[in-house]
Amino acid sequence: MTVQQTTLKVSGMSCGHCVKAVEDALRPIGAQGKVSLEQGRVDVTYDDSRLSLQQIREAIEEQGYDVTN
Ligand SMILES: [Cu+2]
Repeated sequence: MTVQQTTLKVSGMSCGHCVKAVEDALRPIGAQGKVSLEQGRVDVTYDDSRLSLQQIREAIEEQGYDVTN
């Protein structure tokens, strides 16, 4: 198990509902996200033996936001 931390740039998040949507989408796949609305970023902590960055991107994009990095 290797815990990774990464920061994703996410566009389209504008309010508390967006914060909740993104953070709640990450939890069930086993990632922990912390959204900074002002900076349009999500700090993500995850175990890279269980989860890929691509799965994390997809979970965010499924909520209707764009990951731009
Ligand atoms: Cu919103």
